[in-house]
Amino acid sequence: MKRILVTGAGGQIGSWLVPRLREIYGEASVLASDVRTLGFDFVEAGPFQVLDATDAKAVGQAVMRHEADAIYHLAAILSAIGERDPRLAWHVNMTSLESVLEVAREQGCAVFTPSSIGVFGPESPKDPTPQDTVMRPRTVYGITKVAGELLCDYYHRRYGVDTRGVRYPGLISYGAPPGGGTTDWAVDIFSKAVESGRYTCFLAEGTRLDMMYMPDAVRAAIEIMEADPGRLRHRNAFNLTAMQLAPEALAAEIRRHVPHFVLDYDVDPIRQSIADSWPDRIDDSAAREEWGWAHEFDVSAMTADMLAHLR
Ligand code: NAD
Ligand code: AKB
Repeated sequence: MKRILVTGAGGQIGSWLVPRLREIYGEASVLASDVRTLGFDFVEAGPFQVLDATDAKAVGQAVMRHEADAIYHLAAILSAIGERDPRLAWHVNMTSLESVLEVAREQGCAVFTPSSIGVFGPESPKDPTPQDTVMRPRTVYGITKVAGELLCDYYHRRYGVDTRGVRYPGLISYGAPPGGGTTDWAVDIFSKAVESGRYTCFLAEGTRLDMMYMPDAVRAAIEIMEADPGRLRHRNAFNLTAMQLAPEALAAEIRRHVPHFVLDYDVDPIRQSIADSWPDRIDDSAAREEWGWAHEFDVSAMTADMLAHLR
């Protein structure tokens, strides 16, 4: 895999993934794209084009011109924004994925599509949540992710497209802000700890969710695409986790660095009900067995690194 198109490249994941892909495969080999124009730094760092991933013709032309053999498809609407505008979430998430898969089928590209812990719902076992289990999500975001996983597997089985994916937990990073999800609190808490020493959380005390630090998430995206296909029993998509965090537990870790840090709560019922429907702890042993996945950052290493960078 040497020439790559990234859709949704300006978001929380893309702003970390694109520079890493360029380090590995070469600056000119990675075409970053997004539906919106991005900042000067991003656009100057390597090939970039404005591209609406729901426009299959435009995606096809971008792949052809760039001679891409792999697509990292990151364009999507996340869970909280999806509940505000379900039709937009369905349109962007499903139409863009269908465009990317069709172009991949026609032009012989491999495809990475991130799924999410949002594929699970209240009927799924919560702790641990197995790789293969009941998936009846209650959010439109989760519904698009389940449908997306099935469509990716269909394109693999029916047309031989090399589709692979992971079910990311909530991702924590500095730099580009999170895009409107239920796990955004675990990013915002760090910037507020540094700015004002205080954070008001929109999820209630005790709401435990799977999380991961972005350097691990980026490495996972690259490692699964480089994995030996002969070892993969699953493809779309692998459970993935690094740590399980409730707001008070992360606040306690932050207090080791910012002793006066204050956490209070103003619960948002919509995001709380989404979080309550998601797992407490997913089982990622399939990823560990089939492609050697191992996270590096635990909560204390991540917290120290986040705060050092934000300061
Ligand atoms: P984000 O919201 O930060 O970024 C998404 C990007 O897609 C934005 O830059 C946006 O401008 C772009 N976009 C929106 N509509 C588009 C369109 N029609 N065409 C092209 N670009 C478009 O999201 P993210 O956090 O970077 O997530 C990327 C993927 O990873 C998504 O599929 C998301 O569901 C998945 N994921 C993210 C997390 C997380 O915690 N960040 C967790 C699980 C799964
Ligand atoms: C969200 O909260 O929507 C995302 C996710 C876990 O999919 N961060």
